Formats: sequence, structure tokens, C-alpha cells
Amino acid sequence: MLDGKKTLFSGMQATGNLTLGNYLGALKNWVTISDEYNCFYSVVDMHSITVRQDPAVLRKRARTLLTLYIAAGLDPVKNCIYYQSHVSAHAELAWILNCFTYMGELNRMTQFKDKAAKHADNINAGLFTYPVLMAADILLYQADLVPVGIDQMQHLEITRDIAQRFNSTYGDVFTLPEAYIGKVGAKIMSLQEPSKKMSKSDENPNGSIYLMDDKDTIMRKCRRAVTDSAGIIRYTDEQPGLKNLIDIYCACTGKTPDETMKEFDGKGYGEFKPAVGEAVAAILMPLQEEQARLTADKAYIDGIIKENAEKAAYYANKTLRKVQRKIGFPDRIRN
Ligand code: ATP
Ligand code: LTN
Repeated sequence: MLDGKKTLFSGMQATGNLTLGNYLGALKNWVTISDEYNCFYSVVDMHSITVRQDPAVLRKRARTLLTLYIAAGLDPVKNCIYYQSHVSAHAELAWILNCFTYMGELNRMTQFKDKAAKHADNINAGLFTYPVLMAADILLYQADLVPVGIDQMQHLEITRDIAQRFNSTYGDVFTLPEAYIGKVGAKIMSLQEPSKKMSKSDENPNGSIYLMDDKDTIMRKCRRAVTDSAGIIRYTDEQPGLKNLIDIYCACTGKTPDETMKEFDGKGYGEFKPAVGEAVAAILMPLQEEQARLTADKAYIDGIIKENAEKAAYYANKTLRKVQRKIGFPDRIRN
């Protein structure tokens, strides 16, 4: 508890171009709940290097992502928005937690299996211990709540297991975090293969709507989204492509699937798909304008980066010092 509020932590990797899935599944929810919590939102650039990155591209993407957090509506004074790599406590706690995590546990992680299959030429140890660094992120800030998409649930569970294991030996050091999965948009699927989640690392650009897509591209991708031959607007698992479009429409407009079915009763996909495009564009166009405005204000963003790194380090180091003491590292000598 800080100032009577619970603490929230979340992060996103600065890899690839962000998709509508990232926005609806994560960023949008972050903004909705940010007032009720003390929030830490990190650009997790240390996680990004588990897959090879071009240094200049990584640096640029990290900055774009940090700016996007603010453009999406997160107030950088009330919320601590910072780069993970600027707070060395993440790496230090991750090392300690590595020694409290079993190979067998990490071996079960589906994200590891997926990424190892995708990057068979670079199955590095960082990719394997990725969830431990994520646990360190969360536990350093004693987070009560972690808003993520459904795909991150397994990582949240291992975080709780590691924290519980540590606490059972050393006392109540870590708060046990709960996952927060938004009601709408928790899993946005690919527009081309509705059985796969929309992902920024998808090779087919038509499967994803990118946050920086222009309106024509958004409209085209929605029109070409894979649906079925039933031709009626129904929210059912039997029409997965359409169901995904309804989810997107609802997440963007705030309507429910029932309201949407009524609105498009008797109408076909030829009317519904452009309406989805319009709803998406109505969200993304203002976001892009705000992003451009903030990007131009270099001094303002630099100030936020500096101040928030210091603030994050203050809280992170408090937990780290406690952990170091508990496990028996020698005390620092102060004059
Ligand atoms: P990659 O394809 O590189 O693995 P990704 O697109 O899955 O990336 P992440 O950086 O792993 O994105 O995720 C950032 C956040 O966005 C996470 O909280 C994740 O759960 C959420 N998220 C990612 N894709 C979707 C999606 N299709 N629907 C809803 N939420 C999503
Ligand atoms: N693994 C997450 C990103 C991430 C994260 C975190 C999310 C790293 N550390 C801590 C929430 C809390 C992902 O791939 N989306």
C-alpha cells in the first residue's frame, strides 16, 4: 500500500510494431484502471533482447513505446512510466530469483516453447529464464495487480509460485500479485487466421492492425478480414472470424455483443466490416496525433524518462535491499 492505494505493475516489450491486440488487451485497460492504483508501467527492454535486436531499432522502438503509453492516456506524473534497463534492481533481483526457480517449472512455459520453436538458432538462456525477470519486475514493486492479456497468465502463476516459495523460507517479503484480465479485448485474434492471436511478430501484416496504420489501411484490413459464408451477424464460436470482429467493435465502441447483433440485424458483412474499420480508426487516429505531438517534444519526454527512472529505482531498491538482507548478503557500510 502506498498513499492508501494498492500497487499495479505492467510492462510491454519494445519489439515489433504494436498491434490493436496490444492496445485493446493491455494498454486500454491500463488507462481505465490507472486512477485507482499506484501504477508502474515499464518498457521492458531487457526482455526484448531475448530475441536478437538491431540496437538502433530497439532504442527507437523503446522510445516510441514509452511515448505511446503517455499518448494512450497514462499521466506520467501520476503513473511511473520508465525503461526497465534504467533500474538495475530488475537484473539483480532476477538473479536472486533464478536461484529460487526450478528448471522443470520453466520448461513448462508455453511462451518459451513457442519462441524456442520460432528462433531455433538462438535458444538462449535469457529466453528460458524470461519469466524470472518478469517475476522480478512485478515483485520489486510489491504489486497487488498485474493487468495482462490471457497469454501471460502462466507467467503470473509462476511469479506467484516463486514469491510464495521465497516467503515461506524468509517471511512475508513479497506481495502475491493477482492478474487482471480485461473483460473485453482480452484476446484479439488475427484477422487472417482467427484461431491465432493477433501478434506483432506475425509475418502476415494483413492479420494485424498496427497502431500506426493509416485509415485506408485499417479499412482495407477490416474489409479483407477472414469471415465465413453464413452472412449473418451472430456472436458465436462457430463464426470465429466474425466473433473476433465483434469483439474488436465492442472494445472500440463500448457496446456489447448483444447490442451489436441488434444494430446489424438483417445486415451483412458488407456493412459490418466497414463499421468495424471506422470504429478502430476513431480510436487510433487521435492516438496517432497525440503520439506525434509528444514525440516532437523531446525535452518533455526526456524529463519524464529521468524522473520516473529515479522514482522507480527508489521503490525497487527498497525491496531489493530487504531481499538481500534476508538471504544473507553482507550489509553495506555507511559513513
Ligand atoms: P510477440 O508477438 O512479439 O510475442 P505480442 O504481440 O504477443 O508480442 P507482447 O509484448 O507479448 O505482445 O504483449 C504485450 C501485452 O499485450 C501483453 O499484456 C499481452 O497479453 C497483450 N496482448 C498481446 N497480444 C494480444 C492480443 N492479440 N489480444 C489481447 N492482448 C494481447
Ligand atoms: N512478458 C510480458 C511483458 C512483461 C510484463 C512484465 C507484463 C515483462 N514483464 C511484468 C506484466 C508484468 C509480455 O510478453 N507481454
